[in-house]
Amino acid sequence: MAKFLAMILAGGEGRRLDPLTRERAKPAVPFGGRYRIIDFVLSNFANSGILRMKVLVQYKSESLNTHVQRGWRLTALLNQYVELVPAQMRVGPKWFEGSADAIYQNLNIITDEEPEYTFVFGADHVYRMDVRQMLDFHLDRKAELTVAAIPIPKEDASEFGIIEVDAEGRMIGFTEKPKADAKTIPGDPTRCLASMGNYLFTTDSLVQEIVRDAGDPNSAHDFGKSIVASMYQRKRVYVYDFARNVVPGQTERERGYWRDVGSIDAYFQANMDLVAVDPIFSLYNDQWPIFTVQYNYPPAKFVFNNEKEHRVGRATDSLVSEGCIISGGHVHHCIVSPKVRVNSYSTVEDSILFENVNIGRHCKIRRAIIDKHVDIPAHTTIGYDLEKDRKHFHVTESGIVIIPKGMRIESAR
Ligand code: ADQ
Repeated sequence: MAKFLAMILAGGEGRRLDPLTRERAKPAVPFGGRYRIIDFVLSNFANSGILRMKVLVQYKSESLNTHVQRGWRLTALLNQYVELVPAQMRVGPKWFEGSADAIYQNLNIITDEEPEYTFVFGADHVYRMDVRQMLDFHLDRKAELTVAAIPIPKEDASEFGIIEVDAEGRMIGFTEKPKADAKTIPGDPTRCLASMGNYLFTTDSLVQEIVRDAGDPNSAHDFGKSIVASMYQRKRVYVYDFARNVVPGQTERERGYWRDVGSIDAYFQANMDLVAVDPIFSLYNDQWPIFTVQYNYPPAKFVFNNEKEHRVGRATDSLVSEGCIISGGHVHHCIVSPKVRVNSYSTVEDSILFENVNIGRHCKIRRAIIDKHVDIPAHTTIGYDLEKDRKHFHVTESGIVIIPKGMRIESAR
């Protein structure tokens, strides 16, 4: 049987997710209550039966390390593992200079493991994918590199690598994050074909290209800008249409669902997708579960008191994690992470509460992301007067209020 290895690029800084990435790398940002963003790509490999994964970390990696070490223990007996690879200056006194350099500095892993095929995947996206189907396509086309791709609106082209493809699926053009004149899909002037930042290499070709790139002093040492942009002109580079990927148990609507949660607005919306009454992306697919770390918290509790409406602890259209107590107060259309408390006479709407957030009594909160370990004092109002909120918190142009991890908030009275 062919040998596979997955190299997961998890060193990205995620500046556009600030302040959520002030103390953690982007793949470690909590998502959907009990998950971290990295869980989606790791679950895709685990569910696809590819159980050798190296996670390359660099920027603010402590929280990511803890999560992966505690949550992703596979069985060494069968030579299955998810292992963290910190930047360690193996080839000189430099941290990783770009995503291709991260692989170059760790080429020994690939040469030691001797996989025939090496997946190089990002860790920043929310989606389900059966990577074996991409492998079948790669083998069928006798490709040296296969890049997974998805259509995106033309106005977003400057955020992605934009691909041109021929009728057989071979790449015939590639521009990393074009500032203008992005090539649109033939017959569809409103959309472009974007790289998902997920690559499958025949290992010999990967090693050749990475070594070649490392020797080029003018290279950015980046997979998009350097490797793909150069390789398609010389080698067999194919484009895998993600819309063809079908995952067991998946609904028709979920097919092709892929979210780059790189900005606060995109991150917020992808979380809100989960609390829709009939969500496009379902967490309830037992045939393709999303795995994460399991903590030993008690079940969520809802405290009923029928004296007054806002003392009935209830959550509607929401995901409520283990260890929470909704004691009076109403949570509506929210993501509630473990160990959150919501107290009487408070309402929280359209919001994401991270672990260990306490909402005092008589609070009114909407369209907010409250990071870990924040105590909201009684009578606090957030999301109703954005000018006032801007004086204290981070507020996006679209009006989402973000309260950073551990922030101390003055009492409202
Ligand atoms: P970007 O996401 O902008 O574009 P990049 O910032 O390099 O590219 O991130 C790619 C992945 O590599 C992320 O998972 C990130 O965490 C990780 N990463 C970045 N720098 C790293 C480093 N020094 N060490 C380890 N890991 C690192 C890429 C492609 C585009 C494509 C988009 C899709 O370049 O062509 O369209 O992804 O989102």
